[in-house]
Amino acid sequence: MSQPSSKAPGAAGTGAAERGPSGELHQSAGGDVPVLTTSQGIPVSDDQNSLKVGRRGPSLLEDFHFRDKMFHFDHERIPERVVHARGFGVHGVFENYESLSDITSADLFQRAGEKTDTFVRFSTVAGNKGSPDLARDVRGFAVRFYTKEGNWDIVGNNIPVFFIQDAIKFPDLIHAAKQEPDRGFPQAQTAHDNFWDFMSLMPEAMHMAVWIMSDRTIPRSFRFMEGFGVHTFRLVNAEGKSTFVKFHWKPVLGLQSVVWNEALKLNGMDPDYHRRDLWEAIQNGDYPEWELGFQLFDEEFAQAFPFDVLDATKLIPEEDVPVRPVGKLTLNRTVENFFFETEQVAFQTGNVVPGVDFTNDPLLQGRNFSYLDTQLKRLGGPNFTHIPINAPRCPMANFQQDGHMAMRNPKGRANYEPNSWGGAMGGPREDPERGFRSFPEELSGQKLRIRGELFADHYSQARQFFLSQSETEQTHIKDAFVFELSKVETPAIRERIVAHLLNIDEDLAAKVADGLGMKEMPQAAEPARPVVRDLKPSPKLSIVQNGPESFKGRKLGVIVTDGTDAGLLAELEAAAKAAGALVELVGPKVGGVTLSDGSTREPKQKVNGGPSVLYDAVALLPSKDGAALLSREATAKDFVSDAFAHAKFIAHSPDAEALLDKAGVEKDAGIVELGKGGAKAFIAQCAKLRFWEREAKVHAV
Ligand code: HDE
Repeated sequence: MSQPSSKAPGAAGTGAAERGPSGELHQSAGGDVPVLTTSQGIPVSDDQNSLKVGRRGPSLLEDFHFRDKMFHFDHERIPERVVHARGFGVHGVFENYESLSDITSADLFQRAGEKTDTFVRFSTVAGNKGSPDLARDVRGFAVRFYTKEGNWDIVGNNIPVFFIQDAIKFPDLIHAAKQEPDRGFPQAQTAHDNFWDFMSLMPEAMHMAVWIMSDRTIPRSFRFMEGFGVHTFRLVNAEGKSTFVKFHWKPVLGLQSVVWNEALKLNGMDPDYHRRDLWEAIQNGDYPEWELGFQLFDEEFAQAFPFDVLDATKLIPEEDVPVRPVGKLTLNRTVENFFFETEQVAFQTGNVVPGVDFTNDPLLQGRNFSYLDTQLKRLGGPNFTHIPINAPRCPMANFQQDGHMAMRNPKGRANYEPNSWGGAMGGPREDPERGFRSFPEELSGQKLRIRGELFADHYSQARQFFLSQSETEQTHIKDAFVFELSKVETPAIRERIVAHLLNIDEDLAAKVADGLGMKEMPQAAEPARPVVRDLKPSPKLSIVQNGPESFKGRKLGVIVTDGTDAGLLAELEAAAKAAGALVELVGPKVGGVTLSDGSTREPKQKVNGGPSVLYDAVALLPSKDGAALLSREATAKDFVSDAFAHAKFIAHSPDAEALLDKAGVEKDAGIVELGKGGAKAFIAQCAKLRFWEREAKVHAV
């Protein structure tokens, strides 16, 4: 016999909790609370106990509610993406600045001020779904536009070039990057033999190698990174004229990355750092924005350019072809359900609209095949476009029918075409005017497995990228190579990478070799084409040189204790607010601290859960007693010494000296004692984001 339920199914209850006969809590439906049902809609009387024979007897097979619930739970997971498994999606809107009808017939670009709904998913590439956000990795930047003429996806990355030139190498690249198959680790990192073995044997990956060792792969936030379509695409206007285009997303808040040691610590302290950041920004109404930009060029430019525009391991410097801003993307809405939207979204490079077209980039061509294929496996059938996040938001009609989980089928008698039923009964018809037409490119050639000749230049742009970086960034690249290759156990792999670096920059190669403790310098790798050594540096490729000079959207972490100077704190909070920055209080206990004026504040973080890596700059405002207390707390010392080591700006009250001393801080111009009226100047200084001059002093090896 089953246990008697606490209430009859569907009965209007009070919504109050009641105890069942075994002491379990039952929450009954009542008022506006809906009645719990099975998937078949049958009201459920008891969701705490399975159906049993007697109190202590076996469970019964006829318990359809248990079976329905457990069956569904057992099938909750779908295969995670092979790449880009860890991602975070949000909704937004794209606003077009002016009519671009001279360049493209794409409907979303025809009218000034036209707004198009979008869905954006940011991701890492190599890690599994549960991996940390701050892995050193490329970030996916996939944007869907729900246009009036169908869904258009720009499935891009935060780096403008890619590892390989031909899609046929993608499975090898990804196998090499992910966990090694015999041991199942390391997770979400490229610092292992297989990855660098593959890279060392793929000279075409060397440009990307320098990018992934740069701070681009450890962004401070999704909000502060660029996006790129990577490939050359085409835009086609109503007259059929084609213009080549590269797509760029520029964050309005400017670029920013963290430092590597900070990333390592963030992964432990807050593995959700990036998704939390975006979630909080949108919840706070600080909607992140990007400008969409076009680099436009014609066939003549493409012919004269020293590299092949169909080669995804090359970029076109902005100094050669400026980026023309065409509209603004604003991310303004988090998802209602992560699985329903973010997990089920099925981006495809093949989703283009009339006015946008492909080129023959062999990587893009391969992707056009792969994405559709992958969605079938992941979402389980051909009807994944029936899921709301994947459905177009414009009228759609065709004769496709049936299949797993069909949510819609053509109505009426006609499910084929041509038919003679006529009118509405005959169903949809093609439209030669409005319909998508491929650009009629002239093509001829032999059927061969080869690439364009210029594809064989593997080092020139890698060198240009490296030489375009600030000194700080060059040091970070060197340090990243040394870190990653120090985890590589096979000396020959390390040597092969250094042999490639010799073709990029001899000084870089020498420093990496030194950092690895290599006894002898290897011979430079034999380049397939001579390296162009004098390409003009492109400062636009640097993060630091394109910093925002603003603290807007950044976060200040403030240590407070009982007795913290209330006036100083208020001044600092006002200055941060005026600069558009957020302040988070960190204290000994989250329950509250009593400030000097007797008021109380509740810190957001307890100091052992609120390390300084969570913040862009920090302020230490403990009272004298508070500083003495925190000097005996290891995590408070870490807070300060990490902020110091990570080149952050540090403000402090005179009473914080004890804590600074204990943390081993040596005073420099990035450390400011806050007197009355000093907060504004400190926040202004924070606009530089980091006090890079300090770095050399804290890194000896
Ligand atoms: Fe992808 N890629 N990719 N990729 N990619 C996938 O599609 C693939 C490449 C990118 O947030 C998969 O739906 C091939 C370049 C992003 O859901 C898969 C090749 C760029 C996302 C796939 C590439 C990207 C993916 C896995 C070599 C930047 C995540 C799940 C030719 C321009 C989209 C899925 C999201 C996802 C294949 C190379 C970006 C397997 C074969 C280059 C942002 O279909």
